[in-house]
Amino acid sequence: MRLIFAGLELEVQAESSRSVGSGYVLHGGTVQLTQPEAPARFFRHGWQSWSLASWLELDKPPVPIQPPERRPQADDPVYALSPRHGGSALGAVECPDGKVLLLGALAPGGRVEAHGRALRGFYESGAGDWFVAHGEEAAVFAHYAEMLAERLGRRGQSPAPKVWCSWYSFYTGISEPVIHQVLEGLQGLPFEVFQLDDGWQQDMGDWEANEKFPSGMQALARRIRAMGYIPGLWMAPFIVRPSSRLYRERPDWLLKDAQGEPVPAGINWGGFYYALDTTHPQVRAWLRGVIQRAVAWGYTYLKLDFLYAAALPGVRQQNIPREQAYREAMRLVREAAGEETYILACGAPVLPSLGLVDGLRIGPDVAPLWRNEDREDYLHDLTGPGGLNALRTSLHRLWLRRLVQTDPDVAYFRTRYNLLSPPQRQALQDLAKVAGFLATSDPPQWLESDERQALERWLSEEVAVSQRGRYRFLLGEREVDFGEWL
Ligand code: 9PG
Repeated sequence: MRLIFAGLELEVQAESSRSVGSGYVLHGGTVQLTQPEAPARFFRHGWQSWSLASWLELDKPPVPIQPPERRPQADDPVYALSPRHGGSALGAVECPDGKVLLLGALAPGGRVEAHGRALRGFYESGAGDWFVAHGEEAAVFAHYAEMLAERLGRRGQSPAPKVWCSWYSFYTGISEPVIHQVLEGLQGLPFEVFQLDDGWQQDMGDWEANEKFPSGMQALARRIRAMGYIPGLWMAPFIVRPSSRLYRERPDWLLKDAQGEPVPAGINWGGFYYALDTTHPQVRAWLRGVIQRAVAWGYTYLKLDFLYAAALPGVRQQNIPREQAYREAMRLVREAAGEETYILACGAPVLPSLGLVDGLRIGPDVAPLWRNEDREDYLHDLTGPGGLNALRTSLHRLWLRRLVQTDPDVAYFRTRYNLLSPPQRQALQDLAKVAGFLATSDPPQWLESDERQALERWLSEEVAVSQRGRYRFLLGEREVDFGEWL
């Protein structure tokens, strides 16, 4: 069949098509749109929070990330060696008339690839609906977001909370005295959430306080609340380290491959970590308990991390498509956490998280340095921690603002322990304003007085944001062009 848009005629393969406003909904397990001319650029949408999202040149083929062991934590490992450009859920190309053609899945499990003059979409199992639109870039992405909201729901429409997060200063070196000192120093700064990150727990899988938190997690939550903040807690509930008690005691709970071996979910904390089979009834009961316990301690802001592990390929107790397994796990987490608890999803498959989480990390980690040269140049990996990697992917995920609160990761105000130049720090501060999510990890004790003042102004000043171009924004009176960094 053919679809006619103003200025573009497409050859279409699909089971059916119907028109919706200025676009179409197609149905099929595989659908394909063929244009008269081969496009030059492809919009690649990485699988999970940290995965690369960017416009790419189609004449430069993709290069696999090194080493192979790192692939599951960078993007969907099933397609790590694909010879052609592709992305999770959606893809788009620039047309000769300057407009954009977008093909996007309307259910979890979809992928879109560039094949010469064609965009091909397929569901990993079964069939489903697809959205097609051609027009101004901002308009087609907005239309797609509306279609997703109808199918998957949306959350987080009120302003995002202002968050202090312990990661990008202390990393795992947090302890009761360190946290108490930061809490004291923060007084007077308008933060809403005080979030403990990685470093409080016994192990990945053993979600109890470690020896650095002898008073326990409940006492700490009380103290945080008494200081005027919503207590926030980091957890990675779908992964397990071999050193954990859970791994030793419940080997049968792990996600396995076809040979019965545990599926590695990546390398971090000095070794491999593994995924839980979240369709296992006992795992589900355990997960419910872990989430309920954190909320009962008093943490009503949960940063849930490494979530992609529940959507990795593997053999599950319940034989359902992997992104559906993930969505069911997140539905259970939402139920256990309650409607009032804020859930920030991190390392999370994007499409199957929508409607269930309040906030979503939309890029890889920032770091107090701009370019992660080793990871980028030698390992072909654009997901390593660094300002530029975070900026690049987050900028290409801003269309998700209509569906979820978009977290581009923290901004820096400190000069201590920081290699970012003033313009680089400014770029991350501006990105946060554009994304609508303000967070930092700067300990007040590390800030010079002018830096603390800048942080306070940034937190309290309301700035009107409007988009002027793909990478150009107006922030109040100031024009910001992020394109200069890319
Ligand atoms: C805590 C951190 C912070 C951070 C998260 C996440 O690919 N990796 O090995 C990888 C490791 C850590 C990481 C991202 C990727 O950071 O994004 O904000 O919470 O975990 O460990």
